[in-house]
Formats: sequence, C-alpha cells, structure tokens
Amino acid sequence: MSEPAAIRHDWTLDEVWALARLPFGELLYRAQTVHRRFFDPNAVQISTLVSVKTGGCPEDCAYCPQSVRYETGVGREEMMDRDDVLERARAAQASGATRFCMGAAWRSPKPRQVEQFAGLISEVSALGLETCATLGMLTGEQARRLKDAGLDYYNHNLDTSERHYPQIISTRSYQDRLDTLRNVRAAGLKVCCGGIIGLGEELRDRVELLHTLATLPQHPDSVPINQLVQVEGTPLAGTARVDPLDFVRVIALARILMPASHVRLSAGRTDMSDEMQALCFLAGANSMFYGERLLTTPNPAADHDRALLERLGLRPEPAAH
Ligand code: SAM
Ligand code: DTB
Ligand code: SF4
Repeated sequence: MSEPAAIRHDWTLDEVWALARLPFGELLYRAQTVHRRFFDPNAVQISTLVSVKTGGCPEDCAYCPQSVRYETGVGREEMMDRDDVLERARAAQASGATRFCMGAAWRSPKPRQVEQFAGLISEVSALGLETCATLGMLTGEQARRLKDAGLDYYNHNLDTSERHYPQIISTRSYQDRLDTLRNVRAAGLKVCCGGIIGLGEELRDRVELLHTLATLPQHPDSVPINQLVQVEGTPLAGTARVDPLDFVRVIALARILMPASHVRLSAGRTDMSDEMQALCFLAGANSMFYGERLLTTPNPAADHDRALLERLGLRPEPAAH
C-alpha cells in the first residue's frame, strides 16, 4: 500500500480494513508520518465545553446521561444565564482554550432557542474565541442563522457505523445525522463530527464509521474520538471496556484517513492513563477538551493536563483567527 500523499475522499472499505489490520507499530509509524506532513506534531488545539442547556432530552441515545428516559441523576435544568455563559467563556480563554463549545440537550432547537444561541454565539465570538455549538438536528435555515451570528463550528457526531446505529439510538436515523451535516456544510460552517468507541461495537463498526467520515464530500474539520463515559442508569453502563491499544488504533486510522483534520482525544480521558494519552498524541491526536467538566461528566483536572502537556513537550495551538 502506498503512503497517502494527499487528502483523499475515495477511500475504499478494503483500504480502511488493510490499515486496520496493520501491526500496531506500522500503523503508528504511518500515522506519525502523515501527521508531520500536515501539522506541527507538538501543538495541541484546546477547546472547553459548557452545557448551556442540560438534561431532559427526548432522544434515547443509549450512552447519554441527559436522556429523559434514563435515571442517571442528571435532571432537566433551565438554560444557563447569558452572564454565566460569558463568565465561563472568559475563564476558558484565560486558561488557554481557543475554542468554546456550547452544548444543549435537544433533539433539535426551536426557533426561539436558535435566536437565544445566536445571541450567545455573537457575544462569545466578540471575546476573540472560536465558537462551536452542538444543539441537535438543524435545518439549512437554522444553520445559516447560526453562521450569520458568528458561529465557527457545529458539532454533530455520527457516533458509530450505520449498521450499529439502531442498537444505540432509535429516535432518529443515520440519514437524519447525515442530513444535518449536509445543512451545516452548506451554510459554510466548519464541521466537527466523530464518534464514540466502547458502545459494544465490533471492529467492523469502527472501520465503517471511519470510512463514512473519510468519504464525506469534505472531511470534518474536527474529528472527536470519544471513549464511552459509562454512566450508571444508561443502558450502556457495564459494557465491556475498550482495549486501550485498540482505542489508539482508531486515533491513528482517523489521522491517516483525514490527514488535514484535527483529531480530538475527546471524552473518556479520566479513564485513560497518561501513557495511553501520550500514545494517542503519538498516533496523531492534536486536540483535546480542557477544563474539569465535559458536559455532565468529569474531565481531568486542568493542572494535571497542564503537567501532562509539559511532560510531553506539547504546546497549546494558537487561535486560528
Ligand atoms: N443533543 C445534541 C446531539 O446529540 O447532537 C448535542 C449534545 S450530545 C451530548 C453531543 C455528543 O456527546 C453526542 O453525539 C455523543 O457523541 C457525545 N456523548 C454523549 N454522552 C456521552 C458519553 N457518555 N460518553 C461519550 N460521549 C458521549
Ligand atoms: C463530543 O464529541 N464530545 C463532547 C462534545 N462533542 C459535545 C461531549 C462529551 C460528553 C460526555 C458525557 C457528558 O459529559 O455528559
Ligand atoms: Fe439528547 Fe444529545 Fe444526549 Fe442524545 S446525545 S440523548 S440527543 S443530549
């Protein structure tokens, strides 16, 4: 197999399988080679998450503590006040984050909610932060409204393969997800789209998810690879844990298949050793969430992460604008 020299959108499933079957060292060598061709290997993009609207979600995503269907201790909360969101954004910026990601536990936003977010987005953007939002399914018109308000990125994950998707979510289809991704792209927004490892999927599902992402008309600009955060009360609590080396392999595959995209070592880091995270960065991860909370679950302490980056000689990547 020849080294990929350029960004390709025509990967065949067989090619992805061939990469997935490589010996670990060979796969990492290729991933590092590609990474160095497209990025400074010692820079990491830093994002901070805030859950602007938590809990009470009507969807049934089997991994999610915010679904109204599961008893997880996460209740339905009101939308955060504008001032509180802005305070969190300033704090994130002061601690070195360049992107501020705002989440809402919705199937899709209502017109009034799009307007509320449009207001928040323009204010966060005015602070000089990149903005990202994840609000569920969007129409083309809603995506354009958010773009006009100054939104940079929209996060909308495919989560797993099309085949495994119905085992995880029954309240929407894979095609619904692809439709929103198309609307977001058409509005000129940057796309943040990836998945979760540890949903009881097979290697085949990981290969197919990555193949779907890597054959989109444009690769997602940002590819979050989450490890399932198991939350008591969700149907997926107690699912077999992922082999750390298999997780690293997924990062390496994402790096090779989507060489110019930021690959984010996303949720699940509290369950990962520093050494496993180091392997993920070696495999081509170059983005992470910083701050003590993801949306509703913990993330490593900021001082621990600062120390980890320092031990690895990694630097935060400067803002893109
Ligand atoms: N409701 C919107 C949606 O689903 O698109 C936005 C928020 S939702 C919480 C954003 C993403 O978080 C999900 O698509 C999923 O990939 C990820 N996520 C949620 N719960 C998770 C968990 N327990 N472990 C890992 N990732 C999770
Ligand atoms: C993504 O891929 N992971 C983030 C972000 N995009 C929105 C969310 C992780 C959520 C983990 C579970 C929680 O904290 O509720
Ligand atoms: Fe709702 Fe999003 Fe959680 Fe699914 S992942 S239950 S859509 S908040």
